[in-house]
Amino acid sequence: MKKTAFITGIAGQDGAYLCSFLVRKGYKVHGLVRWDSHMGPLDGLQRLDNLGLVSENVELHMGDVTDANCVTKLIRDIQPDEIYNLAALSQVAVSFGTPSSTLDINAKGTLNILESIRVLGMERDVKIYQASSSEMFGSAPAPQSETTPMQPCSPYGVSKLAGYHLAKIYREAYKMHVSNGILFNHESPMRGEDFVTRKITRAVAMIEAGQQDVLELGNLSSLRDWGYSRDYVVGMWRMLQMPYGDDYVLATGEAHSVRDFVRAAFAHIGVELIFVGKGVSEQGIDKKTSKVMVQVDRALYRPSEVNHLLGDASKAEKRLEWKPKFGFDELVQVMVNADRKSVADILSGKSENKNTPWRMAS
Ligand code: F7E
Repeated sequence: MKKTAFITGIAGQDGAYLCSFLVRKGYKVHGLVRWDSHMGPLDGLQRLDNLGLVSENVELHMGDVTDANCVTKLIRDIQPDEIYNLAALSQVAVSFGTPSSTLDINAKGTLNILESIRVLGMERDVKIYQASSSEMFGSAPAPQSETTPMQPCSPYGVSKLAGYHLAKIYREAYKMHVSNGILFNHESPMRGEDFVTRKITRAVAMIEAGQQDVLELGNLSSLRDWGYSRDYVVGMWRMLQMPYGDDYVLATGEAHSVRDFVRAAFAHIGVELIFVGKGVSEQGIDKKTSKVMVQVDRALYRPSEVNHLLGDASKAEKRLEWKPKFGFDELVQVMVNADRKSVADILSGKSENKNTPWRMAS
């Protein structure tokens, strides 16, 4: 029997990789897409399109997780075996400016899904993956695992923590198969350009092509545990194949600073950077030419920062037999190469759409 999955946030980085993974496993995939005035209902789906996923195995529905009736109706009509709740306002910096809608989407949106399943009487019929986040750990000391007390530092972190607790409550109170995937940062060439990794790799490719002079960043010292999104969607799926729901950290177990990422990305195009100065006066300088390549902009600092995220994924390794295949250097290389190719395509006129310049890495 063909299984049916429902992915909220299907148009995002993880949604696209997960959809691709599930289609290859023989699933019928339904995806929730939010209406956007900039585009027709399906125009914003280049990620899926580039993965060759706009097919009969993938059905898209326009709607919004913040609308309880819409969510209930979709779940009733689709009758999914598995739901992956990836819909979110996922940009931490943006959550400081829009805390109220962040809570609506990330916390109330999660509640709408859980409550829909309950009122429809589908508690035993559907397994749910809740996209929880390492941002929930906030200022908790590293390394962080499933048992680390959480101390979020942003509206985003608080909203994800609310969703996490709701998932646990529904699992315990109604015996639902709900799992929290506490995912540390996971990136790819399909990452949005407002996240730091992609902002860096894009800028490196643009600088190499003579299209940009300097890369401006905020806090260079924050430490993140960066993995590759494609590895992480496998872990999401494995959680739902377990006999019962649980909470799992997915991470690489290696932390690097933003500065390290910048250094590695420039090294990949043959530029050795030296960092001089401190705080907002810090600069990344090309050792060979003495040209300033990286500057700090105070405006890019966050009102409060999570300084050190480093995940301990030993539970996932033991129970889900999950381990990331991609390491830090490989991730940087894949992302820089994809951006080099997309910049070259734009400059040569092969690619017209400057707003969706990413390319799928093999
Ligand atoms: O920032 C610093 C910034 O925006 C990483 C989301 O997927 O992972 C992600 O959240 C670090 C922060 O990711 C810039 O201050 C410096 O310390 O790439 P990011 P994030 O905030 O860690 C978690 C697990 C999620 O769940 C989230 O949804 O980089 N940083 N300069 C900068 N960050 C950005 N975006 N832009 C800069 O110019």
